[in-house]
Amino acid sequence: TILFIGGSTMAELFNNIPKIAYEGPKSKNPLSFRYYDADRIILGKPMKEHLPFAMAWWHNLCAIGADMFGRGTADKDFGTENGTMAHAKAKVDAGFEFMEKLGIRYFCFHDVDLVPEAGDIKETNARLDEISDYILEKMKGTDIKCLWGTANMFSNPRFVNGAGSTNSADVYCFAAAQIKKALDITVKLGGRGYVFWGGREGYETLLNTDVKFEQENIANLMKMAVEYGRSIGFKGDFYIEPKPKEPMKHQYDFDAATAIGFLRSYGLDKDFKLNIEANHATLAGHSFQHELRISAINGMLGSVDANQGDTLLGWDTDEFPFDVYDTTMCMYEVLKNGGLTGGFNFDAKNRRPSYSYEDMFYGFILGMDSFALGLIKAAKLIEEGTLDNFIKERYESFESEIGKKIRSHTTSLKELSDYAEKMGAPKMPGSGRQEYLQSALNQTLFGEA
Ligand code: XUL
Ligand code: CO
Repeated sequence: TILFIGGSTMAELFNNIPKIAYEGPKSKNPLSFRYYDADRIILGKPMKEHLPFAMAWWHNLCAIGADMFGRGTADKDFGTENGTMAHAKAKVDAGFEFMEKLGIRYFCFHDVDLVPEAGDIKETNARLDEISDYILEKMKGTDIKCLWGTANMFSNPRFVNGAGSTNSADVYCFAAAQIKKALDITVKLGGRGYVFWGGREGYETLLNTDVKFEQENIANLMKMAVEYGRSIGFKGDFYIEPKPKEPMKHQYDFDAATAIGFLRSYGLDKDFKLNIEANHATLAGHSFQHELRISAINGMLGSVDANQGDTLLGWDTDEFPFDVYDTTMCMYEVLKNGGLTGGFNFDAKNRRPSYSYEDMFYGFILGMDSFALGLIKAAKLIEEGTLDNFIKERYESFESEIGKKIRSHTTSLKELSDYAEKMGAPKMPGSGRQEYLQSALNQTLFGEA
């Protein structure tokens, strides 16, 4: 079969898979969307604008399902030899066919997802120039764009003790070189953002670690990245992606609150926002919604790595999201935030036994439908106003005379104390009504039985 992509003619790779269309909730066709209807208007905007979905180059085009007990199960050679530039280009072809068939309009990448790393960084950079030319050519005639780029500063053994947090000044310079090039490529591809996930920025033991020095060095590397990025015309947001552990025992960007504190102490908060990943939230002992809320109320909710963990396991499983409670509460936070400057990157992979090309599509259909359904339900929650009204009522006492003074910071401890003495014992605060609200949420989610 021959397919036209970006004006060029090439052999179709996923030739048993048609373009995935919206068929509605009653459809029995597994290769269709039940809920994701790109042009359906929700709260005044088409779904596709609420949900700028992205494909993660690393999981979708590189990962083959290898784990520490066994080799890969999926074939991602795409008819070429792994580790060659022909393979790098075959991944671009596969990625664009995949995104076009699903109506995915963004992609995210690490430098070494795009090309095999050479022994010499000048050669790696030349390869990155070549592949980004190829991607740019491919983007023509499509509406596919780059969501964000990043540098992989955790896989190569040189980063054993971190990148910004390394104990080696030479490795620090190498990290700087990788960031510089990854920024160049991100800007060249029109990326909306640039991500720092501090893969090995952390420690295994405090016995050998100067935490203060390491954190200062990380912040300085970020500052230099901002300076360089702005100097080459990058207007987008930088993001920190918090994660508490894995691979390091302790990672400095533990969770949203920690990362926000870090950004503020080093004066990076104007240029940075957060990229919140669902699985990282649960690893930190938080809900996904908690991390989104903390970022949002601090003006730092920028982008989302859309996936799902397994709370019975203690590591990052990067599953495709299917929990509609979670996607609903995520979209609730995102709608309240007025959307994202970034998007929803499926940092998710098929389970090892789901190794076929078809499974790659099922993964994205599941993720996109779960978020579309979450969006529909979150919009309903906002329109019904049950939660908003309850919360307004719950804090009503701060609308009264003394409450108003507290709210507007126009009182003193002395005045409040006088008030309390006159009042005697306060009445019990209003009930939290959690179970009533949970029932209401179920009703919104499931409606008629
Ligand atoms: C790792 C992770 C990364 C970042 C990008 O847990 O989430 O893939 O999203 O470096
Ligand atoms: Co991620």
